[in-house]
Amino acid sequence: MGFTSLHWGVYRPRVVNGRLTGMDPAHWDGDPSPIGASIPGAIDSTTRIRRPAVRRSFLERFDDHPALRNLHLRGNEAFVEVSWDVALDLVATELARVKSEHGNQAIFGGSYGWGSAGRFHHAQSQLHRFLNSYGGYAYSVDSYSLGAGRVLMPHIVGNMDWLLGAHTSWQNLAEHCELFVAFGGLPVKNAQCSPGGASDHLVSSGIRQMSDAGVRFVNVSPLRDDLLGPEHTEWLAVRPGTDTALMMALCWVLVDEGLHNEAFLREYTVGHERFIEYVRGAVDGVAKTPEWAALLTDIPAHRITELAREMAAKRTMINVAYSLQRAQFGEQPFWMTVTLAAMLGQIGLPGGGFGLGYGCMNNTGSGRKAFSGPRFSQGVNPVKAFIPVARVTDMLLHPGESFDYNGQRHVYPDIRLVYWAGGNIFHHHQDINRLLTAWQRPETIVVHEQFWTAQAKHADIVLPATTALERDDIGSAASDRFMIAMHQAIEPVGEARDDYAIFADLSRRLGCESVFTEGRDAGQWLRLLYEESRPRARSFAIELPEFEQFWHDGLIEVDYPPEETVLLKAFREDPLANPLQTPSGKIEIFSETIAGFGYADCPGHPVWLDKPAQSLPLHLLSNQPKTRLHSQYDHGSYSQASKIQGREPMTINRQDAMARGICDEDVVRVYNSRGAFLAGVRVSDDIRPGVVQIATGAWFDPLVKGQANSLEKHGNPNVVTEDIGASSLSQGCSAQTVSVEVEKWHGELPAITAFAPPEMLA
Ligand SMILES: Nc1nc2c(c(=O)[nH]1)N[C@H]1C(S)=C(S)[C@@H](COP(=O)(O)OP(=O)(O)OC[C@H]3O[C@@H](n4cnc5c(=O)[nH]c(N)nc54)[C@H](O)[C@@H]3O)O[C@H]1N2
Ligand SMILES: Nc1nc2c(c(=O)[nH]1)N[C@H]1C(S)=C(S)[C@@H](COP(=O)(O)OP(=O)(O)OC[C@H]3O[C@@H](n4cnc5c(=O)[nH]c(N)nc54)[C@H](O)[C@@H]3O)O[C@H]1N2
Ligand SMILES: [Mo]
Repeated sequence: MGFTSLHWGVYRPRVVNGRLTGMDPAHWDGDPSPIGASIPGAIDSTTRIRRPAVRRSFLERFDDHPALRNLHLRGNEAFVEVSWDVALDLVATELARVKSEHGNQAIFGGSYGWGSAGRFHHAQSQLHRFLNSYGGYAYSVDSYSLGAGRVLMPHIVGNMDWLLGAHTSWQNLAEHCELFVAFGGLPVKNAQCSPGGASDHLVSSGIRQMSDAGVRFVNVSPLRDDLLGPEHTEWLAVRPGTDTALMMALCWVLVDEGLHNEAFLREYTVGHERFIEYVRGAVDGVAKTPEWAALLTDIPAHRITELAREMAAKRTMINVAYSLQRAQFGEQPFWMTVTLAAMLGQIGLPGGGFGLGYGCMNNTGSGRKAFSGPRFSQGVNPVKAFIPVARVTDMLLHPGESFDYNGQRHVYPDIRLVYWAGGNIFHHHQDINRLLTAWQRPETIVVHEQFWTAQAKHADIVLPATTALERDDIGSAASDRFMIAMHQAIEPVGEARDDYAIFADLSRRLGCESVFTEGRDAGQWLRLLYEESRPRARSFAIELPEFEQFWHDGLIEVDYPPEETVLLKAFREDPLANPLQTPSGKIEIFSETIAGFGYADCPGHPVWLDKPAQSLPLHLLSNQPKTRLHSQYDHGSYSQASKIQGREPMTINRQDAMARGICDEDVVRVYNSRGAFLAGVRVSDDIRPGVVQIATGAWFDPLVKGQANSLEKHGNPNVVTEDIGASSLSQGCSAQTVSVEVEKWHGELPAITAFAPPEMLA
């Protein structure tokens, strides 16, 4: 039996009599993720989708006008199991109808989501290629992860993917860094994962090496646990959403005490004069002093002053977690991180400068080559209509209306058919109650899923997909150590089929088979994609063996030992020969381009923007779960073991709990004007007062199915988050900016039904 690769690591599946009984972590992995243990038991549980299924009214009224198919019953109606032929005929008929009546731009195929790790059976890529072969689709850009960051960074430093692949390595940090200031911490819980695979977990050991070398860490975060392990760690329990003010005050001290690096600013950046004027208060009459920031951040002014001096005196790495930009005005903390590092003048030096998300993903800082292995071409999309990914509800509610994005105005397409494979919108999107209303608009919703998630339950046609363990694939990710031959471990559960096989059958029905499949089956594709990656590997000085050899050996070590890398080293050494891909070729502390857009919510240099007044007393942080990847395997044993009375745990500060008569292990109702959910309580001193924290990923479980504003009984925070863009620049996800109130739940505890399949008619 060979290996399999998941977004959170490589495992050897253990199979007895055709059943998966265990997942043994790869022997070389010094810090494997326990999430793998969730798969046996969950993979063939009752939550698995076993046959194609169609929503009852959709099937019964298929020949009526689409508006008569009881669209409002999505999420609250029985399904009818049908054969694959019937299901595929329905999907093909609907695609053809919508295409001929409304054109391809009426098909939304954005299909955001992580899916599974293999390079070929990547559901979203399969869907995109299939829809492109059929004339295209309205698409989405950017990500929920880095919505604001992806749009901002090219204006001020460079492309986000390039930056992530070029981070200063852990090894270099251990040797040269003296002070590591981490906004949002360095949460090793997150470093379990990396998109496409995390074959060798290295963040814990990276932190340990630095700690052993005597590096001092500062954890700027509302949660102490965001940085655990190192001996010398200071916790600055910042008020969420105020890091920008803190960084500005650090700059104020640097300028006030003449500690900023004027020579660096002159040679490598543009616009620092205007920014310094702003920080001094020349623009708005407000000097961004430590006293000013202390009121906003709740960090004592003297501590801010001392920290600025220490940062200037030591080799300092400033790290910012993605979470800080997943907020209103989320561009600002990223822009300020770069600006503060530029003021210190250590960018491009060993152990210093800035990091964007050390600890957010395993592979950042690995020092390994950015070679990402085989690639499956998605073809060309002739449709021009798109949305920034987190504007999906707006798109469904407001077809034909315009929106701002990165300096331009665009128009929302009029969507009739939504096709999703490999994502869970009832996990990832904000203000689910608003989404539920929007979700009644499309005439047809098709979903490929493995499990009866809310995404599947709210669809019209549900097609059961295989898991990675039920098919052959190739596992490979940028900056990762191994390429993995993912050997099929078990037979598909029920009648599940590969996304590729499903699309191949649809393309045959729709007359685009030769474009989609090019006459190949999955095995032939794997061989081809592998062979095509060999010349690309060579350009990274990686020699890949013949496919047969690779498949037989089960893995290739593509890059070991990693190199010591320093972010922006070449730029520092020779900024004329190695200019940045910004308009000035330098780091843009002031961006003429962004200033030219005229956005009040994202002007030409970093600014402190006060977020709208908090209407409720507690700031809710919904961060990434330790016990799963997003919503994946919430029904698995590892995630289930973490629940309190069946609900997702929520951490609350002792004072806040006492003031509300709440005890450990209680169930509480968490609410605001948008919605309410139940959660299990963990009382703690390791979260700052005024903040509550719940991980994302508890499967959406409304008390009254299909009804907007019903109580959510399982702990899905997205029923209370706000669905507005980070700014007019990026329109990124802003889930972290939300306030709530919490009260003890006295009522009877409703049973969890999230993992039960919907009512099924034969
Ligand atoms: N409040 C709040 N919301 C957030 C965030 C937050 O911090 N706070 N974080 C955001 C972020 S950063 C992200 S990336 C998103 C993540 O959001 P998603 O990526 O949508 O979440 P997943 O749970 O990974 O959903 C993947 C789905 O694909 C299915 N799947 C897996 N493999 C396959 C396959 O091979 N074929 C098919 N057809 N299906 C498959 C899984 O069963 C699962 O349901 O959430 C975002 N939402
Ligand atoms: N186990 C696991 N790992 C994952 C994922 C997963 O689902 N499970 N998801 C992956 C994905 S898709 C992504 S995008 C990354 C996300 O990486 P991040 O977005 O960085 O992850 P989060 O856990 O949301 O946030 C990290 C910490 O930031 C802190 N924080 C939140 N708001 C603020 C603030 O305003 N100021 C400060 N100083 N701190 C704040 C929170 O306490 C939180 O624990 O994680 C990846 N890693
Ligand atoms: Mo993400």
